[in-house]
Amino acid sequence: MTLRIGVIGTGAIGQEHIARLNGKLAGSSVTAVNDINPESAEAVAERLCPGAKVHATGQGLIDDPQVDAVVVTSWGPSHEEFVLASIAAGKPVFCEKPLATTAEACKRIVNAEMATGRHLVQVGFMRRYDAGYRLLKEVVTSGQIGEPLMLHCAHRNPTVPAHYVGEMGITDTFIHEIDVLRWLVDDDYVSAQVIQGKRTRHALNGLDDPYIVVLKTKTGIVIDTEIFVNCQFGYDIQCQIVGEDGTANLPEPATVPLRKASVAGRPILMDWKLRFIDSYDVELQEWVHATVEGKVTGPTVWDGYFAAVTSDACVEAKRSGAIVSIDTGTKPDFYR
Ligand code: NAI
Ligand code: ISE
Repeated sequence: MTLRIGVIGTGAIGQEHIARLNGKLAGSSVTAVNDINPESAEAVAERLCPGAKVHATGQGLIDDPQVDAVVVTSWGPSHEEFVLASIAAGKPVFCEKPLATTAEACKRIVNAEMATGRHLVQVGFMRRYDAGYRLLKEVVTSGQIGEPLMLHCAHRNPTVPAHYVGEMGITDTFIHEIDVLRWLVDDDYVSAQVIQGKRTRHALNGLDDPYIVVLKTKTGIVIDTEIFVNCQFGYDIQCQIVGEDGTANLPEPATVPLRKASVAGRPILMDWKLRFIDSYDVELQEWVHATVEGKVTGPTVWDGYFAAVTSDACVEAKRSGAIVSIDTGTKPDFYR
């Protein structure tokens, strides 16, 4: 069976996902698209999924009988509306991160999904599918470095666009670490603290950049992450786990060592699309197969909610300078 997919939001990652779902991956085709910018939707359909219906509204796409499942790749603040509408229509939905921009909005999605009694939603936390993070998790679970005690991480983007403002360093960028690090050490967070760095002259629109977020887990692991989204030199994702018996590092992406212009070294990727290209493929291929079988095997609505509660606490910690508690309540049996 070919899963017929409708994609809402034909921007950067929307185009990436359309290309993989309409040709690169097995068992799926894109039959409908929508964007608040109709010219963008028309142009993307013509180029990447000719014949797909261009809908005037997201709701129209969700209601289309030629759409079996929905992919939401519009801006974060619109996610809640489209995910709730897909649940109401009884259609499986893959929603890019963040599931929604606040914990309350995510809670509404948790309640709506639980009310149907069916698992319908997967959240696009693709780092869980990255080969490097998977190897790192194997090292942790095998006990090779003993109990994890501390993690030192960094999330660096070369630059960010002008519409990247406010607390997006947490809600749009750090949210990847929020999800993948708790999955990596199989632990939950209890508190957050943010320490501002000296501001780079490259930061636009009054953006605070860089800063360090410190999370503490239930078992006492301390995790520091540098968020630096105008670092200029590359898209650089770092993660080191310090264990009782050794340390383990996230492998660097495979690039060819060069000797050039009096430097011996390895190029650093500049683009998130390339850094995680394989993980997006694995993530969406698994989602297509699981959806056809009526299952959700990837990050759930609960994971999206957990990330939003943590992200809200980080934003509060950043604004107040205080250490802020993180309390998500008990995980419902539905998500166990
Ligand atoms: P973008 O700005 O390139 O594209 C977003 C598109 O959504 C635009 O074409 C915009 O016109 C459209 N849009 C916005 N509101 C809409 C609405 N109400 N209805 C229909 N279309 C609407 O943004 P980008 O970078 O593609 O990000 C989109 C989402 O994907 C964000 O939530 C972002 O956090 C996430 N993302 C995830 C990545 C990952 O690594 N997993 C990487 C990049 C983005
Ligand atoms: C973007 O939305 C992403 O998800 C990228 O993976 C991240 O590195 C970037 O900072 C975000 O803005």
